[in-house]
Amino acid sequence: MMRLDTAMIERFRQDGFLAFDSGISPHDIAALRRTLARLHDDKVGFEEGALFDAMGVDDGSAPARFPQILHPRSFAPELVASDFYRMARGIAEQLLGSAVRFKADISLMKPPRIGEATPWHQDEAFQDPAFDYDEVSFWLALQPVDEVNGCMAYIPGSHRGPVLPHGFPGGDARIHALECIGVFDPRDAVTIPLPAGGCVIHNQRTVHGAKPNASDSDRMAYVLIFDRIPTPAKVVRHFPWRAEHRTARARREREWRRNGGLLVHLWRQRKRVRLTSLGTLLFDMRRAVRAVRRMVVTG
Ligand SMILES: O=C(O)CCC(=O)C(=O)O
Repeated sequence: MMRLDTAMIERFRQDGFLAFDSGISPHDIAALRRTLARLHDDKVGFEEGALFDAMGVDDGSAPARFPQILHPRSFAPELVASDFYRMARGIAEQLLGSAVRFKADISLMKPPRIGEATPWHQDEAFQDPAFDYDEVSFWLALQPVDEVNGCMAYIPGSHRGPVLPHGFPGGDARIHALECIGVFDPRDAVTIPLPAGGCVIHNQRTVHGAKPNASDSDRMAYVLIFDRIPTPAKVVRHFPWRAEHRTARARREREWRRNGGLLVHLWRQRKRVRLTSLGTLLFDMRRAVRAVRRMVVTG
């Protein structure tokens, strides 16, 4: 199974991203693609806010321009019984240590011709600024990707700076995606074409984006995210865009949880509860309480 050597680890620490061949067989890549394509075709998880259009207002009135499924493993558990999961977990342990935990999986689909560009952003901009994070995302290409169908692009070293100010594409707070409006130079970007089965990893703070899908086929990718338990932020930070965000996805999720989905959600999350230390247990319990409170308060 693929491991990183010392030079690769050093490059990842320097640049905030790293591409490599996952070594996963074409047969397994095709199986992952088929499973995820079926979930998208069947529109699973729409009502609970798992399926959404990251680049539209997501009210079903227009074809989705960047459909995504959060936690597709909830609908197809075989996704995490895969060589991809095992490989990613091993590499995440190399990078983050043995306390690493599996945080999330996401299915990314850019439809042919209408698949939108992914705005430049830092993943951490979506997260609660009260914590410090250490995470690594594994982006697996499920067909070849290049500049025509929207391969990933990164600003090297951007993960060593702060979280930059973010806004909404077109200034529309109903859109799920965030767009970095801070100072960085897109001319520094490194684009990452990959064959099917190629993988690129990035840190939660690396500025990244992708071009639209101008090809005639779906551009699909499967993402696994691993992290260490977030710790209270060392400096006070404000991400004002988070309070302004008003997505249909979040509304559907709240309504679903209020109507009984919360129990399903907590049941699915049970495997994430770790008894490794009092600290991790308290963190997990606080998360569960926050999920209940969000549902009650923001209704
Ligand atoms: O696939 C894309 O176009 C964007 C993916 C992304 O932003 C991510 O994996 O963090």
